[in-house]
Amino acid sequence: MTKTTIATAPIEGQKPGTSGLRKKTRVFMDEHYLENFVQAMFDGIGGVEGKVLVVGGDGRFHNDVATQTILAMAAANGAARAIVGQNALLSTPAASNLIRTMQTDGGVILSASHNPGGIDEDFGIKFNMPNGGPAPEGVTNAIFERTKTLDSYHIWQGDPVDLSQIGVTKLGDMQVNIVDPVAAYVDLMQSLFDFPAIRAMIAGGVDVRFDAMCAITGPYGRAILEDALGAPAGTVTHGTPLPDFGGMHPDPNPTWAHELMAEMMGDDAPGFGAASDGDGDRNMIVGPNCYVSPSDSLAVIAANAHLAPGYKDGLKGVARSMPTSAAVDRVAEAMGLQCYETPTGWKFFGNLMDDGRVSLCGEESFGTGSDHVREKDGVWAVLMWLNIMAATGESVPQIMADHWARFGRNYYSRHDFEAIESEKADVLMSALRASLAGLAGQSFGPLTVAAADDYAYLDPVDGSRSEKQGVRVVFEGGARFVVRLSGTGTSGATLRLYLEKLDTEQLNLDPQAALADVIAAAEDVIGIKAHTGRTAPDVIT
Ligand code: G16
Repeated sequence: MTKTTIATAPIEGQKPGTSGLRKKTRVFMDEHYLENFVQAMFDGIGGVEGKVLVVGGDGRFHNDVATQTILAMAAANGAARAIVGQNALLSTPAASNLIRTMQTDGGVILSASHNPGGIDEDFGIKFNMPNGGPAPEGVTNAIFERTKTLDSYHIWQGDPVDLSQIGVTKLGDMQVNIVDPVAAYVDLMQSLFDFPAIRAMIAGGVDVRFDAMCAITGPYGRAILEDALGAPAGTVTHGTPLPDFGGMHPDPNPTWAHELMAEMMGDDAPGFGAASDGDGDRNMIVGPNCYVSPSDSLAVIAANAHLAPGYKDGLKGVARSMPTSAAVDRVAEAMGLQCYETPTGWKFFGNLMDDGRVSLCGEESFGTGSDHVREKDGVWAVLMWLNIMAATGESVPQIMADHWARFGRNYYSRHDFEAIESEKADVLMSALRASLAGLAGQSFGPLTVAAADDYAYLDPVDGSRSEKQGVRVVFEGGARFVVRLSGTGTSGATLRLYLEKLDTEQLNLDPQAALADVIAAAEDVIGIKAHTGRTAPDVIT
């Protein structure tokens, strides 16, 4: 075993996006590609000498090999200790929990989240801070800058560490703790939710279905739903994590979780359905014949979180990403809670949570979570819903009907146009930005523009500013649309169009019908067809 320094040269394009660096797996397998980024990451956080790091990932193809590389580099860079999930597995929220509770200096999480896995699919890596949350922009920018000047990296060369056995071992001078990836997370969930009440509800006949999409949450779902809460075997479907997710696209939305959707919309639908994504931080909630949009889920949780033991004293405040609907704002107003709006990206919630301003956060992109960790948390959201159902005795459709009757309904939809040529997408965004100044007062069908801008965020805790976080066009009466380019894709550009309209009277319309005039106005303003040739979105959520 020897510590080696390898000469390298900067590799272009290693710029972290919305959530770390995501590229095609084969790109990460290129010579020096992963090593360069890991060295830049270590240098960008001020080195890892003497530090303790958590390492793990969602089990996708290359997760095992990349974990060995990271451990070998951490050892060669002088890290004191690495805490690794058995077989290199950790869901993103479980990693966040370990980073926090084991008082580490941060962690390296391997995942491309909801993107498909495999040698021809996607891979990703990100650094999380000692608070358990994704590195903020200041740190990711420092890492990116370092990738541009790197000329060598350090690595320990020798046999890989056997990660199959829980226990303590060594790599060079670095201690390696191999831990059960599930146990600490189950304890955390038990401390937050009323397991006996949920267990009694399930025993009383509420049938639960949880689709783990052949991704990381299978073992977590089984340990919690089937073992701790007594749900029958088979409650967790697609429960074995596979390197290619069994060919599934592990994105918990109605399009990709179509097997679950078909069952939930069928005649003998279970009482509760849910799905999670590749790395376990996203969730989708469905009742029998009742899909719950992520924005509505956030609002329902805000209104009912106090029913769960871990939140019995109420919430400190709430936050949502800018494109997420204002449904939660209405709850916050009614309950006297402060409500914050941030750019897309969970990393923006960290400061608000650390500063004690908010304890619940959520995004339209199927992410909800609280200050129990510093990531969104799919299984947490499932348990929160089950806790609310157990405490109220209501079904998902009843909960939604009551919620809308009380707060009104923010009809909401997101239209994704995927794999657009990047150049065309950039031209579209530039033209849209250039038109903003003249939009106010213009009418599009029945809608008149009240305001249009390019969203910028001033972090109230550290004073940092983030520009160009999405174009928003608000109509008189409050309906609006938002347009931005995704920061998580790996091929071409994905244009996201977010549509929203509040209705306090008609509560049971089809969202696409309720939003028809906003959809038409958005096309008139943006010209998606003219710019890209696309006439319909690829995915509607
Ligand atoms: C990541 C971020 C989320 C963000 C989502 C979508 O989620 O953590 O905060 O909302 O990407 O981002 P975009 O619209 O730029 O594609 P995940 O689950 O992919 O880590």
